[in-house]
Amino acid sequence: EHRCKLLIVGGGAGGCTMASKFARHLKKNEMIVIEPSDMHYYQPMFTLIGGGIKKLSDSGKLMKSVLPENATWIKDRVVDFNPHKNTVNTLNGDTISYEFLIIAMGLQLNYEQIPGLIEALNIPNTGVCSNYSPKYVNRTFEILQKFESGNAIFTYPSSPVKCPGAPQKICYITEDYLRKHGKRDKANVIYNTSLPVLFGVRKYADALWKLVEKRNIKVNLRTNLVEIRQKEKIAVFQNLDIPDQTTEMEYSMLHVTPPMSSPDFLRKCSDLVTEAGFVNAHKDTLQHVTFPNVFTIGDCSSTPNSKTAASVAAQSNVVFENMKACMNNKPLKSVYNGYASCPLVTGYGKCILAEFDYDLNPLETFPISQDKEMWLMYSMKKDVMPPLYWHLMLNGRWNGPGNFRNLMHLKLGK
Ligand code: FAD
Ligand code: UQ1
Repeated sequence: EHRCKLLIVGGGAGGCTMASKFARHLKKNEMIVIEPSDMHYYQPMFTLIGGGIKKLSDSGKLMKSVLPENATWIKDRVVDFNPHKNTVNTLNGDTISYEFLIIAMGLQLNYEQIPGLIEALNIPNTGVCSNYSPKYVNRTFEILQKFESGNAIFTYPSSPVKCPGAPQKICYITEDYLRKHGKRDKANVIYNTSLPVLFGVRKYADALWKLVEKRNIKVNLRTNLVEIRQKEKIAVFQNLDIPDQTTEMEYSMLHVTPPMSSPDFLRKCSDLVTEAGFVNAHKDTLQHVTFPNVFTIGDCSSTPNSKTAASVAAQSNVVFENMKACMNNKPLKSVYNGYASCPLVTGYGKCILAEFDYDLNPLETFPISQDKEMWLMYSMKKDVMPPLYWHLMLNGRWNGPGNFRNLMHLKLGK
């Protein structure tokens, strides 16, 4: 039995950032964070680990070192929400009651939904890899280094995903690697995506279509991975427009982005979630639509933004300001514009920095058109973002580049 003023469920990018913000306003016994994992990973680095640019050990820190001192960490998992009673239950059987709740549980990876996938990821030398989990991310670069010839296939599932650009970033990195190592002639590089588009924002999609054409990368739209036969090195894809139609493709390398969903323990609480299982929040204020003392941040929310850490940064101050207002019975004034950002790494030393809002209109920080491959953006992704994440964001001191953008566009104070 525990009680607190503020309960945060999840200690990932969103939960840890919010805990740090409130740690300056609440006493230690007033805030509880429930998080089952010992490690906190900076997931945006996984793409670079897959390309051999960073090491797995660079991307993780102990959870206890990133959560603020001034919060009580309960190392456990929430298995039940009772928003009518303002309580949650944990796997270990604790009941925790709260006055205010932030749900920051992220997305669940559903590797088991593709028959043959887990087996292929657990056996050495199958050619199957996946940047999306710290468990598997090291395989990507091993496979890339061993690649000799054949098909290199990259997938995008038929589900919401975090960082919708990441499934193709590793495709571009691989293509560039094979080119640099004299193996490009012997490879077919293929990107099979369930989506009907290469990227959701027109401006960047246009740039990416030119890029794939120039670099001879084959893109198959509405093409969804449904099975892996690891022994034969065959992947089976479904045509989402003609669901009975499947195609078998042989691979030497297969990078899988797994299907994802909202976490099972969240989606079963129907009072809290939408039909799709995400926390049912107002898209402007990030407050729950029926429980005013509940807010959400990050990948588990129903708001129709792209799910990125950059979005979490932009959301964090909105949740902070609005939740403080709610605690003081004041009107909620802070509004989230749907900002998301996806540094589309297009090779070693190159990156297109996509930034956009709820309406999928570009919302660019720099006063130059960002639909070009630039070294500067690569360097931001590789050298600037990690320390910004660890030292500013997780300490509650990074609200996204909004102010910087206004300054760059000389609109400060507007
Ligand atoms: P997470 O950071 O995933 O945290 C969720 C936390 O909730 C976890 O710690 C989990 O253990 C915990 N949790 C789950 N269930 C429970 C439970 N029942 N009880 C208690 N706790 C629970 N974003 C970018 O901005 N730029 C990028 O370039 C980028 N690239 C990416 C590349 C890859 C390969 C991946 C995987 C992600 C990338 N992202 C990127 C996305 C970014 O990592 C996420 O959007 C961000 O981490 C979301 O934060 P979150 O707090 O919502 O979820
Ligand atoms: C960002 O704020 C962020 O969150 C920390 C990221 O996640 C890793 C990003 O990738 C990017 C690009 C941003 C946006 C920051 C700037 C300075 C444009």
